[in-house]
Amino acid sequence: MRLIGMMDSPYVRRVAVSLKCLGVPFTHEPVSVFRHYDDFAAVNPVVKAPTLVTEGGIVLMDSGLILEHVEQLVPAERRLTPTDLADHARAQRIIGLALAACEKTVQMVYETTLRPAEKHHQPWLARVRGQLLAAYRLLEAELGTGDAWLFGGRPLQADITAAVAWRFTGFALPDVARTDAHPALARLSQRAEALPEFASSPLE
Ligand SMILES: N[C@@H](CCC(=O)N[C@@H](CS)C(=O)NCC(=O)O)C(=O)O
Repeated sequence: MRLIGMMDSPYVRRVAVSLKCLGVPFTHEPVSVFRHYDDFAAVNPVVKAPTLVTEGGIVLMDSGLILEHVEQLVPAERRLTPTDLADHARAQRIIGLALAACEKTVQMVYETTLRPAEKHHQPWLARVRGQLLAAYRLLEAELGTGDAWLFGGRPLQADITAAVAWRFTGFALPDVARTDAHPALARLSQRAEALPEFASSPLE
């Protein structure tokens, strides 16, 4: 199985960390959607990271769809999704908030780095920043004050995606990912980044 994309993409990183947590072997190819466009297009002409090429040679994209597939490769007890229905709904909410935070961070980065300065649209940036702050405010409230993983003794997809999102925004937009305003996210991130599955998939 081949995972294609750079670890500075939170979507690539959540897939890499998840594959390691699931114990599914894969090779990682750090190909950039910007710097190595043609190489990326040779594998996936749509040039979306992450791209996963399955053992059977099927080219998948979109981290959520990739994770849905790879979860099927392991026994139920190793999966990263809670089975209890109420836990499942809460996990999906946390993942949704974290993915919205990733998307809004990416939008701000693209607007400010890919477009010339005179074309930065300030009302759009202000709107996206507001959405990003709302996502992290709600995510912080979901995490609570405890120091345990969200659903028991090991990190599941909600922990992974929330931690990956926070680290990504902290790297890309440090003025947004402020520890003083988000102590629970900062604690989760610190705990997660210390795990071998995270440490061996560094963002930088
Ligand atoms: N919803 C997608 C988002 C993936 C995404 O937007 N990836 C970015 C890299 S962070 C990308 O491929 N950008 C290149 C482009 O969209 O042209 C997922 O979960 O995988």
